[in-house]
Amino acid sequence: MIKSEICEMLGIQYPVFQGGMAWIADGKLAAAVSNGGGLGIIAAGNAPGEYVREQVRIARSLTSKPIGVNIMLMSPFADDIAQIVTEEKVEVVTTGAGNPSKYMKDWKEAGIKVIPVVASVALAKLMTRLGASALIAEGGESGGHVGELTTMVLVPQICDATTLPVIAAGGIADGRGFAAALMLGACGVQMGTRFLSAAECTIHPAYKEKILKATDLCTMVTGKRLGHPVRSLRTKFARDYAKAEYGGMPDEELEALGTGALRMAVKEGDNDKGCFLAGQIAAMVKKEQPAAEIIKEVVEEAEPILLGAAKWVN
Ligand code: TUI
Repeated sequence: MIKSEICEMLGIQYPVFQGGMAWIADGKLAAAVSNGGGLGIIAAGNAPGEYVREQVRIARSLTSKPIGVNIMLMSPFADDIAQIVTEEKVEVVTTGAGNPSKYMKDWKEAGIKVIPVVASVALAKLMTRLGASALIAEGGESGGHVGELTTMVLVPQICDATTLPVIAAGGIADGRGFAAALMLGACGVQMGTRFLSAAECTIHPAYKEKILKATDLCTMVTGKRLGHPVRSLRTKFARDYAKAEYGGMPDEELEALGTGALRMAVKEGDNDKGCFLAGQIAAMVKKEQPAAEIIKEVVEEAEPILLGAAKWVN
């Protein structure tokens, strides 16, 4: 049994979070993860507040366990959603793609546990000062919006910079990654890509198929020029986008090219127009299975690795 301080703090069985993947992590997936003993997190992404409220209520109808909402801070609806999570008494808020300082006081007063994603030591220190409950250190192996540093390099530096519990994310999809994250000083993990294969994850079947068939070099990062680098599968769309990005397409046209591409992948599975967000670990996601089984498998795989670590010390 792997337990850590984050389990006690949040009232969850296993220190495993499901990443708040935009357009993907809905109330159904989050409830399945929470019912499986982890922390299910609904992604707000770029969706309006009422979508988030609806998904929270769907999750509540499916589980009595704690749930989280991830607020993508670049969303035009971030202010609205920041309010809705307090009204809906969501237990945990995670944030991504920015600095949530302006919301921290309200969330804390509402009794919400705030767990920001940090991709730098500076933000980790600021969030610690402003009263975050824990931090998610997400390395650039992850899918979606990525920071500069890798998980291997980021996690120990964040652990050194804070007294808060640290959850490691980015490139973790099995017990080996989980065990390694604990060795780096984290007390839990967040996985996104692994949960794309969950039976309760309602992405288009073509998206799931692409994940299950992925190989080691099958992701790439686009969007650096506009300041929002995003990791996705190396599809025709991603290659076309990269060509446009480095071929001098004006910013507004490039922005328009990316608009709606994530939705096209998730809802239509459209290879030519869709942006299939995925982490570098996609190649290690092998089969569809219930979310609860994923969590159990990852934890059970990590246990003997952690127990066996003593063999290295003579
Ligand atoms: O946020 C994510 N992953 C995402 S968000 C997303 S939706 C999107 N749509 C269009 C453009 C970009 C994204 C898809 N995937 N992960 C968490 C994450 N946060 N990764 C990196 C960061 C991060 C980066 C900078 C967090 C804080 C930060 O701080 C900036 C500052 O102001 O200090």
